[in-house]
Amino acid sequence: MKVCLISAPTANQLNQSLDEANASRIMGELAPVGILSLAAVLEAKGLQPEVVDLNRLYYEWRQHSHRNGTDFCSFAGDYFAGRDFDVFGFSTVCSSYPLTLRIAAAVKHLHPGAVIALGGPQASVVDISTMLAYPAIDIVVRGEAEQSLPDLVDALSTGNSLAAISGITFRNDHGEIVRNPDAPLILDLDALPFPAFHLFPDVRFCHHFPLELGRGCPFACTFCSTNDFFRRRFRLKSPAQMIADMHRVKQTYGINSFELVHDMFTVDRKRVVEFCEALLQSGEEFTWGSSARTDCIDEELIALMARAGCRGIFFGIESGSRRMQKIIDKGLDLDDSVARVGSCDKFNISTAVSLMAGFPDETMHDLRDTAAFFVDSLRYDHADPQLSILAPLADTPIQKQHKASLVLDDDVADMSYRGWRQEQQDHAMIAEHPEIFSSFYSVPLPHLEREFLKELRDFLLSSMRVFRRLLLGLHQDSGDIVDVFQQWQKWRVSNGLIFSNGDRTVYYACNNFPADFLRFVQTQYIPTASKAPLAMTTLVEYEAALLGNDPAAEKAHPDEVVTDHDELLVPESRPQLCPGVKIVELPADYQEIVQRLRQQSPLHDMPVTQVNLAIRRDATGAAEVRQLSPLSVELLGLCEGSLTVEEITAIFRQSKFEVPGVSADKLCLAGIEILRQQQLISLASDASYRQQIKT
Ligand code: B12
Ligand code: SF4
Repeated sequence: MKVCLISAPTANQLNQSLDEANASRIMGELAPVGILSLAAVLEAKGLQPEVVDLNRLYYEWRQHSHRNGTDFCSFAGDYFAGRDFDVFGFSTVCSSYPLTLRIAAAVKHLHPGAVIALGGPQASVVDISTMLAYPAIDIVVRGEAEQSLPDLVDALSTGNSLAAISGITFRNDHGEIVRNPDAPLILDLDALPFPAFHLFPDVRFCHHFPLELGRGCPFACTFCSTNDFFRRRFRLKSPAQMIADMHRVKQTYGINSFELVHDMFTVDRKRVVEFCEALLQSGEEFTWGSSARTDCIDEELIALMARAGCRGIFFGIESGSRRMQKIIDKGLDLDDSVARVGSCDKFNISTAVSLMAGFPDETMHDLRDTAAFFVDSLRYDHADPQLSILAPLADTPIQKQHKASLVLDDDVADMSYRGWRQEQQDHAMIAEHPEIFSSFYSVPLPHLEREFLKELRDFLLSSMRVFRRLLLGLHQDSGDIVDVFQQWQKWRVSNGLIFSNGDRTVYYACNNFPADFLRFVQTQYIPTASKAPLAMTTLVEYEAALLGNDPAAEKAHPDEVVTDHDELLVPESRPQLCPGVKIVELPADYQEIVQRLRQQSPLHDMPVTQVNLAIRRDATGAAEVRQLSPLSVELLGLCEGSLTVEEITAIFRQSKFEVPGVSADKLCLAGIEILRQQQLISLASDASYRQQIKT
């Protein structure tokens, strides 16, 4: 029996500007662990399944074919036309479900005799409605499938009845849709074979190798679908098995950094400790990330996890409002959550602080709390806050409660946007079947304006990316970032910066927003609302200097990057500022302000101190910022390209700088050498200077 397993398309970054190396890395990191586990089980039975990665196919389409008018579905159809299989098994996820169904229908059209099966989190919960609406689908395998898929393949190859195969929904001989009882859970995950990564070549390019750590979360958050999917039965692979798998990856691919897949790793503290201790005893230097709840982890455990190589934790905080925490049955103590993010920061563990807005009962007050939680977490350099708008996932309590009143926004692309471009056909399918594609809809929001919510989200995400510290400063200064956002909105409109729905996201993602917003802060917010104008002016001037009028024009050209370390510093050398370096004067101590922001100390009493910074952009445009000592400032002022070292030293002798026991000449030369090592200045020899003047 020939089986083809096909991944769900999930990669949003695969556009044509991405080079092959980066695309392969991304695709490798998105390796579909579920179907690779199934492929391994089928191989263990002696079959030779094939795995097709729709992300790779999509990337190839973007590279070669999308410009000649072929749509992706036809491109995928052409790909499958020449491939004969008895079973085509598609994995599904809500965000790309319409596309998956269209490709599945195309494959059925090309191979009418083949069985088209679906599996994965989306098809599992909308099995009957999908099969009713889309006749191309023959079977849905629900839930975990390591037991049911091989049983199904056996029955199909022997011609036995499907009635006895647990976990499947199928059409019987009369064309009726039959839903068999659920399959038993896979309780012993150690007994599963190592996933068939050898069928997924891109995995060798990934930086963080995805390995399954376990399944099942016992909690009951009302928006979550994955808890019920794994029937809330918490399971972990044993430490010995995990370490053996990690070791195998290291031996095979030379990769020792891992993304350990589990919805909620830290349910059982004792078992987390066992895993970490086993890792420490193994002597392996693996690094890894996983997920946790902030109420199922403590500082001591975080310290142990850090020692055992943990470098990243995903925290689903969801809402910054205490009231909403109760309503959505998340039940986190938010003070605790902040403390846990802080503990991770202390041990250099990066945290994804995942927040959501747009819950049906959410009020403006709740939204302010969530925005505040988002911005407050920026105090921690290792925290990466995320904000998404609730999508009602099929069969979740929230979706079931509101299924009669789901709203299909005109702005569908935004609601459903997971990076996957929605085509016209997808829109039609979504509009026709809200029960199948509920995640593209929104729940009614009686207390909030959806447009406001969407713009606030774009504003926060973009501001965090472009000027993290200024955003934090504005929040601390005003006491409420949403207030600042409302002032900005008003200013934006009165300055003619008006955009239609679709343009909003583009505006916030492009260069115009930062420049406009800095202008707003300088000309409107600071004069009329700031309680700490000096600190805010310093923050905004810092960001303006970093941004420049045209940051692209300011970066060093690759040919200009100075590599004159070997050139001797001689009296005739003429030091000059390196290309891409800019000296900025600020009215207060920027570092001190950052320190105060981290500690939530007042900003209004910052002393006026002139501070100079050197901003150096490399060839990629990345900026390195250095606070300059008065000595460096003095020397940089002299290093303007026309004076020789000898002349600079002579001028410097007249200056006020003194270090006991060090002559002014030595101090000057040492200072120049340090600036050179910091790549702030470079040396032009006298001969090359003359050449420059001539030309
Ligand atoms: C890792 C992960 C990701 C990764 C990528 C995963 C990938 N390989 O592409 C990233 C971070 C990119 C991601 C993104 C998103 N994700 Co995600 N993700 C996960 C996560 C945590 C693990 C997936 C995994 O490996 N599971 C372990 C394997 C063993 O389980 P499995 O994949 O379900 O496979 C088993 C069964 O489903 C079945 N099966 C699966 N496929 C098939 C196919 C056939 C033919 C058969 C017979 C059986 C079968 O058998 C497998 C073995 O038992 C899951 C939650 C979870 N624990 O599963 C969410 C999850 C899949 N994600 C989810 C969502 C919503 C998203 C996003 C839409 C979120 C967002 N708002 O942006 C995006 C979509 C991205 C996009 N561009 O479309 C939801 C999906 C819900 C749904 N109804 O579809 C889940 C379930 C989490 C949740 N919140 O409920 N995700
Ligand atoms: S803790 Fe996370 S995985 Fe568990 S039910 Fe809540 S959202 Fe889902």
